[in-house]
Amino acid sequence: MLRPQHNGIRNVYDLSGIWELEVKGRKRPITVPASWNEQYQDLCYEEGPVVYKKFFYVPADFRGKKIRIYFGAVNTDCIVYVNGNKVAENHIGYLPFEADITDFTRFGEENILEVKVENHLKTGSFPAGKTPPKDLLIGSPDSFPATNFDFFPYGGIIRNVNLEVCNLEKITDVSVDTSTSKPEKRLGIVKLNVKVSESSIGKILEIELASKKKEIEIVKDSIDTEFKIENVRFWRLNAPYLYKLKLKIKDSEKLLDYYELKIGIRTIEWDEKKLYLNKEPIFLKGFGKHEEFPILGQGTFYPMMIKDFSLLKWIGANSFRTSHYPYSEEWLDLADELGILVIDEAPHVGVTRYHYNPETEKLAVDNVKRMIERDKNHPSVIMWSVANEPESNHPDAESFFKALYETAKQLDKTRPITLVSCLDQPDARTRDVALKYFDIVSINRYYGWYIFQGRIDEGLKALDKDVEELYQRHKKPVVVTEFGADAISGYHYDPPQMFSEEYQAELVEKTIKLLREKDFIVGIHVWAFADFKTPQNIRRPIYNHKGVFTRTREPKLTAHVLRKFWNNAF
Ligand code: BDP
Repeated sequence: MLRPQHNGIRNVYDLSGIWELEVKGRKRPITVPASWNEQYQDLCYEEGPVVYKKFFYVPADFRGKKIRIYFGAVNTDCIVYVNGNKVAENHIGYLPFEADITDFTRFGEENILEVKVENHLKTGSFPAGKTPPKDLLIGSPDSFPATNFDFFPYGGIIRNVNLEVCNLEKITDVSVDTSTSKPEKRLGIVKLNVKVSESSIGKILEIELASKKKEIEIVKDSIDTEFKIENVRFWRLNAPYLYKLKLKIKDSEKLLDYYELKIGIRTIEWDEKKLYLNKEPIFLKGFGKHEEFPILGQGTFYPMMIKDFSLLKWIGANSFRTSHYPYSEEWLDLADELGILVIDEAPHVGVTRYHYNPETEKLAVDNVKRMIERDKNHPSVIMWSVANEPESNHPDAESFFKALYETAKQLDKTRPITLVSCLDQPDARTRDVALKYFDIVSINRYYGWYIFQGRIDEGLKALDKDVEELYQRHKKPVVVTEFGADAISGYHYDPPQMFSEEYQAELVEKTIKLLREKDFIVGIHVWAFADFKTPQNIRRPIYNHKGVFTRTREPKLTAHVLRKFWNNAF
């Protein structure tokens, strides 16, 4: 599925703006894209069902064309109607879906788009709702709303809704593989697979890349081809060069479709101890974060993206993880353009034994597929994470995660696949049964915070032992995807005490210094980039305060410490 694109041939209508929202019979204005929760006080804990409504027009001239509606993401369960006809149903947040609405569109007249949305998270859903207290992994037993994860469960049409008008002859998918390129010879090898609609058969596919052009007669709906580029400019962190790939479907000289993609040529490899970008070892320094902001909730918000990238650069980070779900697609566009690496994470958080059944596994497999299909062409994506902190010491976790690993591997052999585990610690009861399938072992550890509270140095000794033993068990590169401490912005204390900015700064600095010495660690991500809203519970004074920046992006002491450290030491 290709994301809509507005160009000389394709027409895209952005339906962002003010829609109508009906909740329990009451109608009022609401913004799309955004979560509904913070636009009205009485909707803060609303789970729906609610109905969003928008009128739209498609000019009469477009009769005979294909009309597609594309939702960037809706949280969480939804049914879409056009002029009263059901056109789509979707049951996962954070991932796009589309519907061909050609047959239901009234050309030149008013059309009604209605989206019925519910955000009632259940035990065993993605992400996971109320879970029996004994099986809770992350949430607090009596938190409200009840979740088995640590961020506020915002609902709504959280990303852009687009209408795209195309010809029947169209490009439906593109896959780019640059993994066989030879950085040492400055040779770029770009393998392409292009999928087209049935109506395109018999027409010409024209492909242009790096001033080379190919014309291919379309005989079937899937076309493979390859470009070799000498003296290629590789996509690197400090010089993230992007080439424009231009695809056209033509009938003699008539242009029927056009699609353009910015691609980066680079290779990713890994062995027992290291991760390589263009054959050079790469070390990930950065953060786990969230895509959320006051009022907006979880929703696409361009100023926040720009601000976050500017802060990532300012602080000297080179990467982040889309914890704990795929973010808006523009995050990856910017990461490609600015040279920031991304661990792209599936929306699988709070996964417990209640997920380990064939039906839920099928959904999870589908989510992994949909994430990879959406993001596969971004050079910035360095690895896929299939889940965050599942109950992966449960015997049934093994086949579940093996299936996710195999799904990801089948779709993409060019990137490592990881699972983020908080288990597999020295205590044998925490032995993770799934990590063995993954290319890279990612771990979340809170020494000096949840354990060894107030005792950073003792905590670090335990962390040292933990990671050494972990490596001996797995013999795979390790990314520490989370560690950190809450700091209430403006609270200072000496000697450093939990919740003070000093304590967070000391814990972060000492942990990085310790881990940086380990030759099998290929990345360290601080949890978290910024403070974020959580469900109400006694562990969280309104927010999770582990941010290095506040929720509105003011730096805490740790930000300055990291900035010095990351800009100078490595
Ligand atoms: C980890 C989770 C993350 C939490 C963090 C914390 O992956 O979502 O916010 O801990 O407790 O367990 O701050």
